[in-house]
Amino acid sequence: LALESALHRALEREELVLHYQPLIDIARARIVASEALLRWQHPDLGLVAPGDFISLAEETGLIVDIGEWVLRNACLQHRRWREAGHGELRMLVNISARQFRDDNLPRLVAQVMAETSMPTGQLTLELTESMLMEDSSRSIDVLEELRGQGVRLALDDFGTGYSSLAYLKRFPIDELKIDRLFIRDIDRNPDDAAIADAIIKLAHSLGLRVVAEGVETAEQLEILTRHGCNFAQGFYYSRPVPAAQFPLPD
Ligand code: G
Ligand code: G
Ligand code: MN
Ligand code: NA
Repeated sequence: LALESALHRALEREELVLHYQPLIDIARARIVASEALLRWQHPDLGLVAPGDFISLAEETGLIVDIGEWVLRNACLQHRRWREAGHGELRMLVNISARQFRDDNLPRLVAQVMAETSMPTGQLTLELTESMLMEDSSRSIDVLEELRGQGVRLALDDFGTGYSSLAYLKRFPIDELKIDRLFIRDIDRNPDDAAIADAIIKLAHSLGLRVVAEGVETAEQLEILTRHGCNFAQGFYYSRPVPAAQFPLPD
């Protein structure tokens, strides 16, 4: 309960911060995007990871306001980078289940994009399989509405949920992010390598681009390169860092 009221005040006290982690285009060996990742700079607890407060924010409904803050601030940061000459970078923002259920989401996204002059195709929203499965016909409508607004869509944590391949085709998405669970042992475990390879082939056959998450070593990257994975994200390149430390491309 103490944490809940503290989280309530976190927004107004400006204790929330975004860190950014680069995504690398593997073929071009170039940073092409950043994922905004939320942190809570608590006065006593220090930097609190989202794993420790996102679910609380979901349960209490605070996630709706927090999610709006995240979206707006990520888009504002993107505008700063555009103004500094990095207009080609894309921005990826995580959307929670509760936000996705909120019928106001497409309107909010349109409003924030207008406020920040976000160019078409530069903002990607990350969603998970389970949130799309909840009410799949509504999900398709929402996804199409968002896409119509010039937003790109990524399926996050792919492989950890239902992973029903049938609906990959039904949902209008652009990108698939392979969960880091499948990347971790890719250079040691032939089953994981086979799974990653199959996901990449399937995604490509459906016209989706693929991001490998949690890439930590050159060996993992080498295998992903051979399998034709499009993008890599992970500690091998950079941890999530404050905007001022983001490794902007030349
Ligand atoms: O950054 P870290 O590895 O601690 O993130 C842990 C989890 O929190 C990840 O699943 C990530 O998707 C989620 N997360 C990080 N930032 C946000 C955010 O801004 N909104 C939502 N809904 N989830 C986030
Ligand atoms: O669920 P989502 O994919 O949004 O989670 C992103 C989280 O994964 C971030 O909080 C980030 O801290 C974490 N992460 C990013 N790269 C790596 C990595 O290479 N290794 C590990 N273990 N975690 C990572
Ligand atoms: Mn994510
Ligand atoms: Na993920």
